[in-house]
Order: sequence, then C-alpha cells, then structure tokens
Amino acid sequence: MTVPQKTYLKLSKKVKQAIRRFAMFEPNDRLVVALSGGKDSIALVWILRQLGYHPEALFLNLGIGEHSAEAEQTALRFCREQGIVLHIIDAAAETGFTIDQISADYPDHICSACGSVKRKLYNRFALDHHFDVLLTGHNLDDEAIFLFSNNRRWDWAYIQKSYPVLAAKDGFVKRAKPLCLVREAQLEDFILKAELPYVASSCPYAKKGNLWRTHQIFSGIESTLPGFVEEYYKNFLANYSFFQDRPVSAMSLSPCRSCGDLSTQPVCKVCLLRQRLWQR
Ligand code: Q46
Ligand code: ZN
Repeated sequence: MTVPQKTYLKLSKKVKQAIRRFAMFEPNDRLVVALSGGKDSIALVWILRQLGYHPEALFLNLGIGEHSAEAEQTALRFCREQGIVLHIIDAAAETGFTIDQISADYPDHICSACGSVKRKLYNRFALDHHFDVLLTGHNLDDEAIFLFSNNRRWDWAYIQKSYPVLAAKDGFVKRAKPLCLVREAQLEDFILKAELPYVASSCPYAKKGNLWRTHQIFSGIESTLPGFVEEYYKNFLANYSFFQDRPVSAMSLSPCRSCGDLSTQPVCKVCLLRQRLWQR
C-alpha cells in the first residue's frame, strides 16, 4: 500500500496544524483512539502513526447486529496489519443491554442513547487505563453539524463543548479531535487511495437522528453555497474566545446511585436505560 505523497502531505498538514493549534497532546502522552472501524477513525490512527505517535485503539461492540460484527472484524484486521494495540469492549457486558435491544424504545433518539453509552465506556476505559487523552475521528463536517445542533438553543455550555479539545474535567478524561480541520470528502479520497480496510456497511440507525437530518440540510446548503460548512466552522474556531468567556451555571455532579460514575442526575443515563429495559 502506497499512499500518494500529495494526498498524505495535504492530510498530515491539517492534522499537525490541529494538534499544535489546539494543544491537543504532547509527544509522550498516552493516547487512545475510539476506533469504530469507519473511515475517519481508521485514517486517524494511521496518520498518527505516520506522524510518530503511538496511539492504542479501543473498539466498542455496541451490539448493532451484523454492522457491529463487521466493524469489529475490520478493526481487528486493521490493527493486526498495522501492529497497533487494540482493546475490545463488549458494551452489553458493561451496560446490561445492546443497542438493538433498546432501539424499539427510542425510535427517534437511539443515537442519543447510543452516544451516552459510548461516552461512558470510552471515558471509563481511558481513565481506568491511565490514558492522557481520548481521541475521536470526528471531521470538520461532523463538527460543523454538532455545532449547529448545539447552538440551536444558544446554550453557552453546549456551544463551549463544540470545541475540538476539552480539558479533563468533571470525571472526564481530556478529549481531542485531531481531524477537526479535515473535510469529510478529503478523508474519503484518502482512505480509498491508501487502500486501508474500513467498514463498508452503515449503522442501520444512522438515518434516524437529528444529526443525520442536519447533515442533509448542510449538504443542501453546501451544494448551493460551496465552502459554507468550512467557513461556518472555522469562523467559530476563530471567535471561540467570545463563547469561551460566557458564564455558564456550574453543573452539580454526584456519583450515580447504580454505577458510581459522576452524573448530573441521581442515576446516570446509561443506568436509566438499563432500568427501563428491565422494567419492560
Ligand atoms: S453507532 Fe450509535 Fe452511531 Fe449507530 S446508533 Fe447512532 S450513534 S449511528 S455514529
Ligand atoms: Zn450509572
């Protein structure tokens, strides 16, 4: 596999720029990448290795039928071929349910429930194994959609969380998104040219949530106003100090009565999902 030099340089330049500009991590930090098996997280691990970092990878089997099985095989193959340490977690063994099992109860919000599971398990793993930073493969388009969804309510706390690096706080390990300056189309082009394995099937729930609807809206805007998405997100980054300085009410956190993880509610979201399933 030989990646064309021009393709590699264009991508690596943007990743290096993001790491430096947002002080994402230092050369000796212990890094773990949330590896979904999709093109973005696969590309992220690969490029970090090329840049001299030694990230480990964490795959979460969420129990989404054939899709999860295929994604796990892809993660295994990629990490074996590249000599990357891969950790695998069976989410159901930790939470007591698969995403398939709860999907009927949350027809329009399954991605939100799934997001809570991922956040909790990735974070707990990173903390328990003493990693310094948890990295995800979100690209510029993902981040623009996320930002748009978050500023729908003009809730400063949510807008502040749209930044590509979040310091360790409130029971969370430091998190960073080194692909935040890379467009989705550039990653698609890279992964094909690099001939890296990635899961071809999409999650069957991917088109159910608001993020997907926003993605459709953004595709429409982009086809009418090319470059809009990039401009929108980059101008947010350029003006972040304005948002960063807005006062937000401090969250009151306490250990979840069921699992002990910090939560804003007496019982955390994931434990609540399990309790509701058991009641049913
Ligand atoms: S895995 Fe989970 Fe995604 Fe599937 S259920 Fe939604 S959030 S789409 S990235
Ligand atoms: Zn809990």
